[in-house]
Amino acid sequence: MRIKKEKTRNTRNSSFESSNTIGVGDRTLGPDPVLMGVLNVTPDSFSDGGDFLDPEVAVAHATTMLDEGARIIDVGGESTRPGSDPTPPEEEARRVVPVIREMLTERPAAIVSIDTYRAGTAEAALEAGARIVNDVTALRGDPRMAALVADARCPLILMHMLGEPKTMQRDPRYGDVVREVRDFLAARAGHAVAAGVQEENIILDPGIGFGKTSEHNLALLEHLDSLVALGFPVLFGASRKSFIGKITGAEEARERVFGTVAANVIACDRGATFFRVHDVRANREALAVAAAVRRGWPHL
Ligand code: HH2
Repeated sequence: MRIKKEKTRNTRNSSFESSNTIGVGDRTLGPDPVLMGVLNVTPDSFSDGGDFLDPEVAVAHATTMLDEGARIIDVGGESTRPGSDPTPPEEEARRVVPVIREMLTERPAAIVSIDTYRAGTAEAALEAGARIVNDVTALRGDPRMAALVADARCPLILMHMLGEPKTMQRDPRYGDVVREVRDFLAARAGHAVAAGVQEENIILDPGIGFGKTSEHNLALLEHLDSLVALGFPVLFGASRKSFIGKITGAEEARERVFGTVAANVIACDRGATFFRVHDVRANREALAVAAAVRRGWPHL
C-alpha cells in the first residue's frame, strides 16, 4: 500500500505529459528524457572544434551517438562559443548539408535537427532531411525564419541569448535572471505563434552559457520548473560548458562529463524533456535513472 502511494506521487499528471511531448512525423518525443547528440561540423567549436569537419568522420560520430541512445542529432555548421565570429552563410550550408544527407542514407530513421539562425541554411537542411530547427536567436536572427518553420510545420527550439556570441560573456547583467529569461521566451513563443508557427511545435531553452555568468546558469537550473510551467517542453543544454568546469575544476571541456550529468539530472527533476549533450551514453544512463524516479519504475 505504501509503495502504491509512493508510485502515485511520482507519476506525472496527464497535463504534464501532454505539454512535454513533440511530434516528429509519426513519432512522439517525450515526456521521458530525449537525448540530442551534438554534431559540430566546425573548425572552432569550444569542446570539439575540428574533430568532425570531415563528413565521413562526422557521420561515424553521429552513428555512434545514435547507437548510444541519442534520439536526435543536432547538426551545426557555425560555432556560437563566446567570442566567436559568424561563419559565411554559404560555408555553413556547405558544411552541414552533405553530412545530413549521408547520415540519413546510413540511418534513415534518425531525427536530425539543424542548429542555425539562418533561414537559408535551415531550408537547405530541411530539404536534405532535417526535421527540427534549433534557433539560438529565437527567431531574431533572420526575418525569414518564422515563415520557413511555419510552412515546414516542424518543431522549433527557441533559445534565450543575451547579446551575441562575440560579446555575450562580457559582464552579462540581469535584475532577476529567471524571470527575465522566462518572460523573454514566453514573448518569443507568442511571436512565433503570431507568425504562424504551430504552438505544439515549440520547445523552449534557457540558453545556458549564452550571456550568463556561472551564477546565472545555476539560478536557471535551480528554477527551471518556472520555465517548464509555461507549458512548453524545455530543452537544457549545459553539456561541457565552462561553468561546469569552474565548479568541478575540469579545465578541459572533454573532462566535464560528470558535472554535465549532475546538471542534467537536476534539470530532469525540474521537468526538462530534451537534453543537448556531447557524451550520450553517460547522460542517457543517468537520465534513465532520473526518469524512473520521476515517473515511477514499473517493476517496483
Ligand atoms: N549550445 C551550443 C550550441 N547550440 N543550441 C541550443 N538550443 N541550446 C544550447 O545550449 C546550445 C545550442 C553551444 O555548444 P556547442 O555546440 O558544443 O559549441 P559551439 O557553439 O562552440 O559549436
